[in-house]
Amino acid sequence: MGGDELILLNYWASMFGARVKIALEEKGLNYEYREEDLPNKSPLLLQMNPVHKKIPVLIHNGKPICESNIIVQYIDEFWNDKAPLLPSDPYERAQARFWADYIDKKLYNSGGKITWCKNKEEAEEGKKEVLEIFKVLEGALGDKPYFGGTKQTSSIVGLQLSRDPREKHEKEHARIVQFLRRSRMKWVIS
Ligand SMILES: N[C@@H](CCC(=O)N[C@@H](CS)C(=O)NCC(=O)O)C(=O)O
Repeated sequence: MGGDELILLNYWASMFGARVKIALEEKGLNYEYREEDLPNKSPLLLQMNPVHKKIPVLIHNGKPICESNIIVQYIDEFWNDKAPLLPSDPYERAQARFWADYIDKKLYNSGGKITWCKNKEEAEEGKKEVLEIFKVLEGALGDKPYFGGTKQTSSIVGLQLSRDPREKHEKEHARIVQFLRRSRMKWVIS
């Protein structure tokens, strides 16, 4: 709605924050972006997210909304007059949420083993797990422009995958790489 003040507290490399950025961009909303220094969190972040003390936080007219998937759903519900991020059919919505949840539960942990590995073995284990997860996603993905026909899920998938060894595995996971390319629009990487 016109006149809304939106502030996004974020960290550039966060895939969680990127989801929120994507949702805001999809809806065409103007917002103020504030980069957080995570080792030195701002008083505003601590005040707005006292429970988890994490980014992303969306501050809407002074009120905080925390947790990326909850923020995305809030954005979709509040600005429900344009660019729906979830399907209208309840069953389809449940499917989209299922895959978003799957990625949250599975890919972050396995991808993290690669990003923050203590040794080569852990990195290898992470890589194996990520490739297995890709395989599952490949099967579910189809050739849709957006995963499950929804932009929210695509955002989540695209973002999660954008941090993983995707192009290197183009042969094994051609469909997921293609999907990533389709869903990776100007706002994903910026
Ligand atoms: N479940 C949260 C995860 C958010 C999260 O882990 N944010 C990280 C950056 S990617 C953070 O703020 N870390 C700072 C900390 O843990 O102190 C969400 O989806 O928003």
